[in-house]
Amino acid sequence: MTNHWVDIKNADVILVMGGNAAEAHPCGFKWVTEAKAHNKAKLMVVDPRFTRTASVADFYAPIRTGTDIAFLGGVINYLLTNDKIQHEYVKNYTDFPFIVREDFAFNDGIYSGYDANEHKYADKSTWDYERGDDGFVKVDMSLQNPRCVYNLLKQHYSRYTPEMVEKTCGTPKDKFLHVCETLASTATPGRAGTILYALGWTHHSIGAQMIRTGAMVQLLLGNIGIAGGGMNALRGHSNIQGLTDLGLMSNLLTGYMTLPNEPEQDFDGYIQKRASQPLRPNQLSYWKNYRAFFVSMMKSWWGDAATAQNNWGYDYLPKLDKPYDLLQAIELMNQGKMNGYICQGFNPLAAAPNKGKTTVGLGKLKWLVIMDPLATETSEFWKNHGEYNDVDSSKIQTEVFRLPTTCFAEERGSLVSSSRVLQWHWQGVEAPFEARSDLEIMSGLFLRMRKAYQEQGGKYPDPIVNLTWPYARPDSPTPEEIAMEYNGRALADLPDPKDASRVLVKKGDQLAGFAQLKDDGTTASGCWIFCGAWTQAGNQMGRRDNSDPTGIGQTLNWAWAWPANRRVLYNRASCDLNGKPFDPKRKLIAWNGASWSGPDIPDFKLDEAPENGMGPFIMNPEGVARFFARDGMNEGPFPEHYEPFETPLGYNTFHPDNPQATSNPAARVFPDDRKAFGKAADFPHTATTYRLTEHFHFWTKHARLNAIVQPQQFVEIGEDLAKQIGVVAGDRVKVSSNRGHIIAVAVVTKRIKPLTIDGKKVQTVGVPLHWGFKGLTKPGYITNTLTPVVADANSQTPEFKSFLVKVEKA
Ligand SMILES: Nc1nc2c(c(=O)[nH]1)N[C@H]1C(S)=C(S)[C@@H](COP(=O)(O)OP(=O)(O)OC[C@H]3O[C@@H](n4cnc5c(=O)[nH]c(N)nc54)[C@H](O)[C@@H]3O)O[C@H]1N2
Ligand SMILES: Nc1nc2c(c(=O)[nH]1)N[C@H]1C(S)=C(S)[C@@H](COP(=O)(O)OP(=O)(O)OC[C@H]3O[C@@H](n4cnc5c(=O)[nH]c(N)nc54)[C@H](O)[C@@H]3O)O[C@H]1N2
Ligand SMILES: [Mo]
Repeated sequence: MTNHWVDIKNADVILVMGGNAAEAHPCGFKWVTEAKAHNKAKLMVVDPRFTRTASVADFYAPIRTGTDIAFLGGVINYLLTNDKIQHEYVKNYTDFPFIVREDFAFNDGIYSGYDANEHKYADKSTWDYERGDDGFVKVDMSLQNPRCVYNLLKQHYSRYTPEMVEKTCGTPKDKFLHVCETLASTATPGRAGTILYALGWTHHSIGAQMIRTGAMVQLLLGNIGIAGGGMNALRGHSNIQGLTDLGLMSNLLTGYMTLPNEPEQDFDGYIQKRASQPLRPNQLSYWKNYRAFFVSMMKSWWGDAATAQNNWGYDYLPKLDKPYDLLQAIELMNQGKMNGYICQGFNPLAAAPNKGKTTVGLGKLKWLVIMDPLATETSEFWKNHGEYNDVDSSKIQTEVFRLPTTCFAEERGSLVSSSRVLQWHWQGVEAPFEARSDLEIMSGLFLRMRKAYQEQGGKYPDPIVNLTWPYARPDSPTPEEIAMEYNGRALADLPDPKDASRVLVKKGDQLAGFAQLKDDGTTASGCWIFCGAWTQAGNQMGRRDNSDPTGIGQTLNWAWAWPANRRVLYNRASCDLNGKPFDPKRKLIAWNGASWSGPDIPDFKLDEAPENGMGPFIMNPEGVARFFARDGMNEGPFPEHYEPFETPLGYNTFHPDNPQATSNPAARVFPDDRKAFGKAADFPHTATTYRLTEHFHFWTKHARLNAIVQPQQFVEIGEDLAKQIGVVAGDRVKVSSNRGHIIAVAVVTKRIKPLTIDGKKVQTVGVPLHWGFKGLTKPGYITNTLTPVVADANSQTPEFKSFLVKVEKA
């Protein structure tokens, strides 16, 4: 979230699109209720289904799955053509005036630099701005230049008319326009609008661009950086924010630093590429401190073995030849190129797309380790459970080890919420039987591995044997020790930058914040954005003072938020050029003539005078927010609508004559998975998968109370489809895709209606995801028997939310 849960109460307009917060985030949703009650906020829901969130909304509009870019592109077009944008904001705080290179092009759905054989943009060099003789980007503050971002944006989305939205999304034009008008009401500084989203946007082959399009709408309205605004990703597991913060993805290091790629063998080149220098005069470009963050992380990992001479251990880091995401791992298993796999708190047989492929892959492993408090489906992937897991055990040789772990209530530590708040929690109960904490198990594995490398050597034992392990009990580090390590400490006396004769931080002391990090090996910090969470004053995450002096929801003494305990990111953008809040009622920070201060921690250099012209988006080298994604996105600088890989139409309404542009041209598809896609002729219905309040994925079916309230698998179909296939409520239906089938009870509902797409009737089928063959509920089929293996081109998040099925009476 750019903002935070409590801040939702400050909104005048709330758009829930690509999520179902009342169902999946019922506790956080109370802030939507607050906004409605005390702020007369209007809640709008755009979803293929009339959801529990829709049932308490002021307005609901249906949409076909996978078409949100068409819808939001239409909103952009509406805002630009009706002049409903916050002019001062977009002109000064975004790349509107930036001039784009002459050779950047977009032809019938494909950007310049595409390599059709490789299915990717091999050359992105044209996706860039023009530079002046001074090395800085050229701008035209009058916005007249036809190649400035503003004019290119206008041109790009001029195709996204209300008629095209209706034709592509199935959303009736009047409903679409109502959403536009309501959003547009927040283009004035006195009104704020927020967008809440989750998997309805991420689970698509073009998901990251859906989110970007939402962010672009918010920028046009001046809704980023202000109280009651923002792009708010409502995240999943209670600590999934912490997972990405700590870099637990194949291409990440901690604090959103990235692993080197294979060609990046040279350390200085690696740093230079990431430590971006400002693209405009007087800008900050905060990532220019990358080297300090990186060296401090390496010192935290390898201690004395990380030296200036060995580039702080740069050779210890793997260099990526490709992303090693979940789909890649399962593909490698299928190819017989992976020997072992550790599932820590993860149930891939149930959670990954195309269960059939996952089963084959797991069956080719030599060993599989399950670290989980429960017996999961994955831990019994090899066992025949009749129709629900119809495998021949005699053919599977994989050795499965189950290591029972504790569960969250049986341990203490910190969780990071969607609000970026690190909150300490304390142990509730003792762990049962032989369960051990994840920390203890991981330490046990590491110590044994290190011993083996120490005794037997190996090709390159250095990264393992040189790792620091400074814990009082090496076989069982405490959560406190780990948290202090993430924060970081001084490895030498650190001089005061303002007065070198004074010591600012004593050797061995905890650091106060990431501004103290050094690139010369005198500081260690495991995760730069967590620096400040456990200072010399103690554990900031354990703080529990919820006082809110101005009533705006900025409880700075409750736990601790990254970065720097700031609660609303980019909050400098809530003020005009002179540093005065656009909306005094919603003040977050202000310039008082000498420094920035306010109810929030300023996202800015504290003593930077507004007249110097530094932009509010200090994490971008531009200093402003981007409509034109000059780097970073794999399918182009402006989001474009592409169909899901399994499309009910078979063509893209925006590019009907260019098959290359039907679905995301930059998505990675493994050859066998491409063969496994189905066609609308055989599988005429569009399906989507989702969660229910009563269950948490695949594990609460092991809990008796949850099993009682949602005991049995079902699928949801609309009355029209039910009539068409001769099914009444309570009948059993067979839902098939090109990869397999499930059988479940039919819930026939008014909440899903057929949509008319380019003159064709399209039916949506809803499939909750919670069932499986372990636990106390009635056994059920694994929903992911149905889903295809294809993912977003940037994040590799699978397309769980849009695929083709056929529904018939079982
Ligand atoms: N009770 C409960 N709460 C949970 C979880 C749980 O299992 N149980 N899981 C947690 C986790 S890990 C996560 S990630 C979050 C997920 O939170 P959400 O994303 O809110 O959950 P979902 O139910 O997967 O999907 C949300 C909605 O997206 C809609 N949708 C599908 N396709 C599209 C589309 O193309 N466009 C639009 N606009 N909408 C679409 C679906 O109809 C559904 O209503 O929930 C978390 N909270
Ligand atoms: N079709 C379809 N597929 C989906 C989705 C969808 O919407 N549609 N959603 C996707 C999403 S967003 C998610 S997040 C995944 C969820 O997929 P998973 O994360 O695999 O699902 P969970 O059941 O939450 O599995 C978590 C496991 O962690 C265990 N656990 C709990 N506490 C601890 C602990 O302290 N330590 C350890 N080691 N284990 C613990 C639980 O017992 C449980 O078995 O599913 C994905 N798959
Ligand atoms: Mo999730």
